[in-house]
Amino acid sequence: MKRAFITGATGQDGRYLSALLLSKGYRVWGLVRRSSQPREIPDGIEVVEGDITDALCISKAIKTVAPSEVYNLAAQTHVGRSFTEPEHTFRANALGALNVIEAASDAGSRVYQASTSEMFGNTGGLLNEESPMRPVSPYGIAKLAAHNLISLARIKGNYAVSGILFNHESPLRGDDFVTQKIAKGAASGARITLGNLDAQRDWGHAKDYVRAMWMMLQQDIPADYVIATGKARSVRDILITTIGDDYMEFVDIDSKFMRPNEIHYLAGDSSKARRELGWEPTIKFDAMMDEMVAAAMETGQ
Ligand code: F7E
Repeated sequence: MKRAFITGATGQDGRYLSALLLSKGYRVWGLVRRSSQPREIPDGIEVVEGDITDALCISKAIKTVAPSEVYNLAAQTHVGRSFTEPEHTFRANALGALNVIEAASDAGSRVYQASTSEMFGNTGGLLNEESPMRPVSPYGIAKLAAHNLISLARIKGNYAVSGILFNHESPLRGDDFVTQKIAKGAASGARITLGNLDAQRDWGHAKDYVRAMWMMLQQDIPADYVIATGKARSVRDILITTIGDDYMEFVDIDSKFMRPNEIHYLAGDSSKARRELGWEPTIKFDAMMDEMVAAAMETGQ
């Protein structure tokens, strides 16, 4: 039986990935931060309490579990917040990743790092694994450090890969990300307060994207892959899709949701993943937004 260790197991991707690995017969351990609040632990996984920013804790946890695969999904994932919490972001996204990569390498585990399209910055065009990376947020800069640590681990002979994932959403998305804010607003009819409506992102479904994570750890030769749909849409496009042409009747703009430095356009070229992994997205953007709005209606949020 294969053994997987997932950091960030209670997040959107951790929950979809846990379900996928369990369905494939894996035994799954999830690293979960200690909390006095009740947390939603994915069904069927075994919990290890701890934090990736504590090197001793993470090394002991990985040594004890002895997983064949480690997925490092834990991070401070909010780009906007990285401007107000840069140190916390660096600690979790760069130093935390270093701890996980070192511990996985010591244990002889294959390791997956959650890299991101935010590393590209405003390079423009259809981005692939070779595109220049010039991040413009503390989040992207810290993630680029982790991305480079993965390349280094690979040079040292370890099976280490980065999935360069573009935006991926689902009903499990956190409430402070733009698709979920819009889905919940559309479901409830409440006014939605947003920032920059003209930013364009390449939005896919998290369920499709965690499948790519698993595929990346099953190859003979480790490599980094861009995971994206190839199509960019603006925040305004999402409002039109979910609410309609009269969306401005339901939307307020507040500068507090604007970022000091913004990426205007991101779209990814995932042809390497399609060719080498046989990966392709299956859930279309409109179906994803319909699912998110329907889920928000069901939970009454
Ligand atoms: O913003 C704009 C905002 O916060 C998307 C994370 O998973 O994907 C995600 O990062 C766009 C930006 O996602 C609001 O300015 C407008 O242009 O939903 P988001 P993100 O920043 O792209 C990448 C790939 C990751 O790696 C990250 O971890 O929407 N926007 N108005 C807004 N964004 C938010 N959050 N809230 C607004 O009110």
